[in-house]
Amino acid sequence: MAVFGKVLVANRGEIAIRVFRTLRELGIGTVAVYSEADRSAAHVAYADEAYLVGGGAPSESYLNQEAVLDAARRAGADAVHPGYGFLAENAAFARACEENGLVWIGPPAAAIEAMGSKVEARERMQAAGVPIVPGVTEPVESAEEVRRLGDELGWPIAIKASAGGGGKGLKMVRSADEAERAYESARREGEAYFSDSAVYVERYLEDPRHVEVQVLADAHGNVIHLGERDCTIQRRHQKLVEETPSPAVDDELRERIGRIAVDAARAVGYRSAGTLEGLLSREGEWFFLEMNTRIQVEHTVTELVTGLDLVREQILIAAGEPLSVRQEDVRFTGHALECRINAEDVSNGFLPAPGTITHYREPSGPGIRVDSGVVGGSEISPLYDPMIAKLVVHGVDREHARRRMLRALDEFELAGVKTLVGFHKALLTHPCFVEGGTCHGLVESELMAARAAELENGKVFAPAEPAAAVRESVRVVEVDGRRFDVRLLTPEAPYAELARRRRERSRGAGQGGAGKDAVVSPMQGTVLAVEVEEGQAVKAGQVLCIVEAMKMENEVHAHRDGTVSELSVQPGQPVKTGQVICVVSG
Ligand code: MV4
Repeated sequence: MAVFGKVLVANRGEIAIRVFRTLRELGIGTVAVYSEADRSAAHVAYADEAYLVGGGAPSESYLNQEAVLDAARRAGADAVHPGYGFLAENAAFARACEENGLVWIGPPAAAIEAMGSKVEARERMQAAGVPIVPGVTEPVESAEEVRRLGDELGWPIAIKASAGGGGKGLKMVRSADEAERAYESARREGEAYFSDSAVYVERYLEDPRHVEVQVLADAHGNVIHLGERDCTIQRRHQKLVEETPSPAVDDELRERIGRIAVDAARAVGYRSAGTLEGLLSREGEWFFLEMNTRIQVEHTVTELVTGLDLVREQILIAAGEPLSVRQEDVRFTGHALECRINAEDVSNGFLPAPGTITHYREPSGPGIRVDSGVVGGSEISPLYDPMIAKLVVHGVDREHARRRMLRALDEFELAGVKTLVGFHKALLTHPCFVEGGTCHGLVESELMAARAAELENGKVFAPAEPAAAVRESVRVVEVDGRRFDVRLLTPEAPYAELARRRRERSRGAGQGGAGKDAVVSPMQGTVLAVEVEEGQAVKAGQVLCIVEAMKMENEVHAHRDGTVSELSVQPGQPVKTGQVICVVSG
């Protein structure tokens, strides 16, 4: 007998299908919900039955609690799985499900609430003996206080939005004279994101790794951990690559942070699958950041090395069953890597690149798993997250997994939209990644964008193909009085060379009438603040203005020492990509 008759999945895309698959294995009926924009989506086709819940905008459909509950009622569902995002960490919705007689396949609403407040989470974790980054949990009231805390904790410090999470509103402050601007900027960002300008301060960790621990807790008091995931490769706090084990975690550290995570889960009365996100310092100290009270995108890598199905555990836990494994029975085998294949334009600041997938063929073969929510002809809608697929591989060790991932990326056939495939090829062949470094700054670098563009249609394992890192030329040579044509294959020094070419290209591109001294907006957005005046002398790298785009603050810097002339923007003004902000000339 199945533990539930039918389960509704309040989500879309790859995670909806991921959950349906496990439900089917458990003999449970699958119920999809969909928006008007998703009538022909893959998750709708997969499910046994599907219900329209509203318009394309998430607020009208996937976030529409009444409509989702109504669909569950009509379907006669016994339980709701929220996936990740949308309503997954909405305590009110978890409660509403239970009040409507639906089992919530997730943690208790009280645990969602406690962990949803970053300040409360830090305080409760501290009380439970979980290490947090040295600093304050109370909101900081002035730039003066920031300076005082900096002197106390040691510079640099981090200013973070109290209501924040996932790093949004994070400002690094190197010294006292940067405190004022960073404080104001962090408050503005907190306000823009969370309608809450409260910020707090902690010591800034240099070159940290993002290391998180997966936990499982059932209703019988069993709590176990499933090791760590390393998600250090991010861009603007969006994870791009995840792996386990972390290159920086050995068995002893794993056991230590695993125990901390289990204690933390117990302290908040946790149940279901959850993740403790933390920072690992260069010195090997691990500090709690926040707890994610949902199944995460990157749960897949843990599944590959443990052989467990985390969604299955979630469902059985919700049905009141005990965990299927004890801590001492958990075995970690090999190494797993996940690359997020997003529809994004790397050369345009990783901007979402929606559109129709005109050709699509997933890689396959040994050690490869693809979790996706698309087929050929699918539309990547600007209304939703631009993730097309998660490409996940398992190998005997990290190097095996890395090469397997490159093989899989080479096999992936995807056309019609710009994707991160080329970027991942560039990243995974970069010496920094090969060595298991933190690669901070690499993702955003110009050379990575250049290499990604070259590899978008080129193959890593076919170096003679166009756009690869080998240049082919024909020479005239004479041997023993006879002429031969020889093909000369010259390896390019790819990064230095590509970066140089890219610089040259962008110099040649011209930037309006003011030429190379014009400073232009890197994106479409709104000018939040202008930090300079016309006629002012500035240094290279100095902040000229702040452009907000999709609620992110982006600093626009001077490209050279010089004087600001022709300042052509003011706060509140919308700007387009490439629009001239000012001219800095010598
Ligand atoms: C930090 C930090 C340095 N010091 N906190 C938090 C959420 C995560 N998305 C980024 N966060 C950081 N918090 C203190 N006190 C640096 C980062 C950080 C980071 C951490 C690990 C891996 C990649 C990162 C990229 C940018 C910032």
